[in-house]
Amino acid sequence: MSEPVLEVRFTERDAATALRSDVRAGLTDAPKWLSPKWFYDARGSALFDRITALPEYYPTRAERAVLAARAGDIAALTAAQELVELGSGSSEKTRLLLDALVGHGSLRRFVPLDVSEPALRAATAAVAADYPGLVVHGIVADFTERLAIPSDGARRLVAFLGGTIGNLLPEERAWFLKELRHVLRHGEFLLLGTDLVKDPAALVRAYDDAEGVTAEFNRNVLLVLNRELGATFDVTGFDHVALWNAEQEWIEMRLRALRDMRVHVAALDMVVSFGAGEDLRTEVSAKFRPERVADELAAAGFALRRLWTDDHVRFGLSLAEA
Ligand code: AVJ
Repeated sequence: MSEPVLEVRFTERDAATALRSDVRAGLTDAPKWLSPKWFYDARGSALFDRITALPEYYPTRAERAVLAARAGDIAALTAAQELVELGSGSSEKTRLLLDALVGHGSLRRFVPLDVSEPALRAATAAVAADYPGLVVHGIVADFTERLAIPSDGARRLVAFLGGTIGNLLPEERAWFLKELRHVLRHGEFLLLGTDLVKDPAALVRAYDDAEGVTAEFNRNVLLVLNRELGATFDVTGFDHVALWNAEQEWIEMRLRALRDMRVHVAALDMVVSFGAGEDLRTEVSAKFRPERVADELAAAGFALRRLWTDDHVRFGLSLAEA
């Protein structure tokens, strides 16, 4: 097996700078918000992995079902030589794609990209060990900043799975898809996972599970701020809220202050006041109708080749050609 390469384009210092400016912007805005990017420290990533196994959280299982059913088609349609995965996390579902592309005989290189260096280090090591013929090149990067996808002329397939694109606001999404389209050459592909619009009660349950794991995941972002920015959030002073925004067709996670609070954020030399009942929005998770996926891909200059769903039409997987 060849040693996996790990390229760091987003250092701890970059992360620290980005966290500061993000938190300053979000906590001085009205209403207040934080970027979901900051959920994923080691504890947050572990909590997210637990979420994906919860009975209420269907997206991971639904996407895995579509991938399992269509991986062979994806390999045949793309004949990709390089698989780039954005926001790769554990790269667990990606193995279905790796297996199909290796089986097809075209794949040479796997390039997972993630903001979390520990997660990426573990994922690249595991994939390199299990796929001896494959060159594994991990990149620590923030794909919302600038898209740095290497190319040595290989035919690429970029996978953006899990419905993570739903974390971007509509304008950010349009910008991101255009960027990605410009990075790719004609004949290269994007494989995009999108959670689909469905019964709001089922959606809310998926983001407010009975065991309270999602609530812990949500509150964890305050612990990240306490540790990284010397903030004084009392995490027990906030309720976890998941609600369906029918107009925007997205799930919002919020943290609702249970009482009046003043929070000191030492690294920003800032005091933030919360009124009882005030919400801090921590995540937007957009849900899509198939027509919207098609429209947004077309607007970015992609040609939609396939849009598959699982048998229960809960999750969509689109294959689009640049
Ligand atoms: C990783 C962004 C796809 O939006 O469903 C899970 C994150 N938040 N439960 C999602 C998440 C609450 C997840 N994504």
